[in-house]
Amino acid sequence: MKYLKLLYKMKKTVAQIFVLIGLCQLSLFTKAQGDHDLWLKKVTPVSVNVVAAKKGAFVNVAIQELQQNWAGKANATVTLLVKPDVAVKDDGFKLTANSIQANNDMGILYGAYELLRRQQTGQLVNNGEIVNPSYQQRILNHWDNLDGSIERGYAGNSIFWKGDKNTTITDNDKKLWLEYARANASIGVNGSVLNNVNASPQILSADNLQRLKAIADVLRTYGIKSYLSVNFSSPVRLGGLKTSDPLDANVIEWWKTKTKEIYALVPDFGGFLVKANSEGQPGPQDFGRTHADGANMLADIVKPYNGLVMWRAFVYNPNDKDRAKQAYNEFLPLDGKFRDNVIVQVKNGPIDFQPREPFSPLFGAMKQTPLMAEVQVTQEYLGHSEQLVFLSSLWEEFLKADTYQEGKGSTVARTTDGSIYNQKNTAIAGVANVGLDSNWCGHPFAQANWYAFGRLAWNNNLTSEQIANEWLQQTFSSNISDKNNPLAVSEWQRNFLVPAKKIMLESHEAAVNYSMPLGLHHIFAGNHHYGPGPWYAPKNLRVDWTPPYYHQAAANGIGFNRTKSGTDAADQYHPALAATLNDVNTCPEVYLLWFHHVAWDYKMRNGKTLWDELCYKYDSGVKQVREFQKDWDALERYVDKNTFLEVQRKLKRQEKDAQVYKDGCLLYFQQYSKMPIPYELERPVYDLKYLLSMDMLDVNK
Ligand code: BDP
Repeated sequence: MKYLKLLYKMKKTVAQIFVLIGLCQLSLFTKAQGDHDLWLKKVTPVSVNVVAAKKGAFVNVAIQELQQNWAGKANATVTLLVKPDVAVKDDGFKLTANSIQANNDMGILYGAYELLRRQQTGQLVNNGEIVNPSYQQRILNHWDNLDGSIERGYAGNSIFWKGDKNTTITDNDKKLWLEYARANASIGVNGSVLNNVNASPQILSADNLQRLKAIADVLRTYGIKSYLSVNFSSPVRLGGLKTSDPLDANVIEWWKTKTKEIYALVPDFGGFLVKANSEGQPGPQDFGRTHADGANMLADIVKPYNGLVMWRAFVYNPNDKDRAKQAYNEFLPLDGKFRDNVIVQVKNGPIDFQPREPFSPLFGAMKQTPLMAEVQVTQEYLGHSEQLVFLSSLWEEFLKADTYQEGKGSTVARTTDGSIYNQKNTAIAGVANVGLDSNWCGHPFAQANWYAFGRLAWNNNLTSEQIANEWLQQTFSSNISDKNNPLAVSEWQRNFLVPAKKIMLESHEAAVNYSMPLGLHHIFAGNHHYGPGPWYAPKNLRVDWTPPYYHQAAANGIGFNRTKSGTDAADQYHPALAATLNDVNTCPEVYLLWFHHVAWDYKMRNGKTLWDELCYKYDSGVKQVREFQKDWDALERYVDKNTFLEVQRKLKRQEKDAQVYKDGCLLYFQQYSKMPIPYELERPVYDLKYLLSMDMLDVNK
């Protein structure tokens, strides 16, 4: 009887989920709620016959997707086959124009999305083409708090947590989670960490675990695993124990019981993400233990359930001379000391998601510990959801950077995806930019960053141009006047696709130019990190939280000396690279002020003085944004009115922001350089005094 009831309940849930899928697809396709439908726009489906020998849950979703979105040959028969193929890895697949073969059900669903994407973007399928994922786990990290707010979120409140209302789960919540899961699956994302790395111990309370279960039940429909960030002192703060020492028997027992409780609710729970001994968060060092002791304790506990522990390497303390060196110093000695179900999660750069950073020297250097990269999709340091910045370029530059650790070509991508080091687990994480805003991401073009993260996580070899092409076509091609007319299509490509792509592909460099060119970094206004604050240095604040620590501007020049005569951070890289970075004559100029303190009249390779070059860079950033404005206006007839106006308005603000950056930084640094802004460049618009007194977040609203 009990089983019958359970079966009935399960069937009911499955039925509810299918009704929800129907609803979600219907709502995506019938109601243009802003641009809530993301890159999954409605197509008028061409009829197709889908044949599958074995129908698992994901195969059923694949059939539905193919039937509702087919844009290939009319009345084609597509076969779906779950059958292992030696060349197919994990949830990869083998494609022809009308067949998908995969090792498992999920591979079939990914294959369906790929086939549809090829159709929608006019990319051909090679017969028997194998498409494998670069990383096994492709995870979004949500910095969502239980009260519904999102740390560094610029698109409204959390879609997962609602404060007092966490115990109520509405149909609307479920519908949104399902839409979110579908969007993720369509680009290959297969995991979500549901709460902030600055984790509240309360995330593990019985009530919140019920909500976790409800979310996980929905996300599972599209193959998304749920994970949680945990607070290392949960045994004390939630469990009432006297200590959270990872070697204490009671502490271990507490985590075991808690983990058992989680897996009873969510049998496919992915595991834990931990920020420990970083920015005031508790950790094993509070008890004289190491990061490895802490990570291994949790890893042993989740191991029987196939769980993962993602342990962050984002650590630095206020007393060290160079924040950029600390993660390496703390983690390298622990190489090889972690259990095989621990992955150390390392931010792309050694400091903190700056507009441009060299890659973290940990990549490739930790040879016996799997590392996973963490990139930031939400635009904390790149103009929030106000500025159009296509981050794919930044991530591509990072993934393709050469660590030289195992010879030339040891790119960051290859040191993390298992192709160089023999690692059991491979993964990549992106800090999500998703919130309750009707368009999910705050800026219409911020959706492209979510899209790009998923696509690069699936294939770390893709170029930003390919990704921009795909995204633009899927997001905007409904505006082609007649899709069956090749002339109309090529007119659209020439007049919309090409110029829109140009804006996207130049946008990252433009942002670097108007905010932090030539290796400058972390010279933001305090706290909110929107706009410039090279002057920001309250007396009571940790110096490594103030911009002067990073730019070191003085009468004798500017830049952080990280060479042998300075903090020697350059020597954390492989000797072949360190030699290049240490020498001011060979250091790439994009990283000049990251590694060197140089005189204002230092001669750049183009013959200009450093000061003049700095002025030119800031000025070119402003000019680039003005070009984007003109280019965007010319696209009006190809974009729906609301999106057009919104992007136009935001570009206007971005232009002012760029001007504020240029004026703020140049006028501030000029106090030290004492050199004129080259006369051929436009004069500052704002006064330094005015900018110093403004809150940058408000200045241009
Ligand atoms: C910094 C953010 C802060 C995060 C921290 C982290 O300013 O809000 O908590 O990173 O990644 O970039 O832990």
